[in-house]
Amino acid sequence: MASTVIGVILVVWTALAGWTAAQQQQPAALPTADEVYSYIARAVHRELQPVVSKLESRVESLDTRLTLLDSRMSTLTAHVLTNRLGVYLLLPSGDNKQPPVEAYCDMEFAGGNWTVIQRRDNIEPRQDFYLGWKEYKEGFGNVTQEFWWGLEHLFQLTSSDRRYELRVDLEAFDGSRRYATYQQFRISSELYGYRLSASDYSGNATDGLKYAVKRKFSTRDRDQDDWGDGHCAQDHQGAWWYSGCGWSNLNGRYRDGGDVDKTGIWWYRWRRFESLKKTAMKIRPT
Ligand SMILES: [Ca+2]
Repeated sequence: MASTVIGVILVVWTALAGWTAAQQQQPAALPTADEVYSYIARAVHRELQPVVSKLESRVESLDTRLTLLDSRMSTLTAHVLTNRLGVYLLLPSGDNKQPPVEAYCDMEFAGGNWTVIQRRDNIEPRQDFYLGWKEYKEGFGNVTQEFWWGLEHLFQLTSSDRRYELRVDLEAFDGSRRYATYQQFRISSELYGYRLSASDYSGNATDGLKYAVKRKFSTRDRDQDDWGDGHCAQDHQGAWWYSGCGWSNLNGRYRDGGDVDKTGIWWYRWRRFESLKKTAMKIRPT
């Protein structure tokens, strides 16, 4: 910087010397103050231009580094949250140009490595689950409380070569619990209606997804069920892979105290239409 200042002084001095010499040769042609000013300004500009360019590129590279630090910071924050709450940032599509998605991971239960994709619980204020296609596609709720992770994330995650196992955990208001597991869990693309694939039921809850498998997803504003004259999502006030309409409704209305109601949260072959207290759906690679 000091050399630049000296350089500028030299340029100004040379400019003035040049002008004085010109004066001596042609005493009659006196330049105006404006001309002298613009002559000096041009010389100073010439001298400073490379320095300005260099500074500009330094600022640009600092800017890039700042963005990088910013993204590392959010990853770090997510990892800190991880240890406390089980919240991770995932890239369901595997494309790191896409923004990461918050997910709740259960690293302890039944061997760990589970990504929770749905949870219902007795938490107030209640999360509304009677929502539309857009919400079910993108996901909603708080991943540490009640939530639906999102069909598009599920499609992206399960469309890789990896195979996934699905586990459904259920709890009634009297405290009894049941579970169901399925293999080869995957969801088709939106174009094919986010159709459900799952096979090889095992567990003690009964096969509540028997009629959900191979069905498209339906919401209150998109009827893709097998019930020609009816609308299962509206009839059960939920959103699911309804056939006509099937044996489960885990996204129904939260009903206190296990009310018997077909718009509630139920797993038909276990408790008929008795509304359940807690549900969780989780997947992991096999
Ligand atoms: Ca229908």
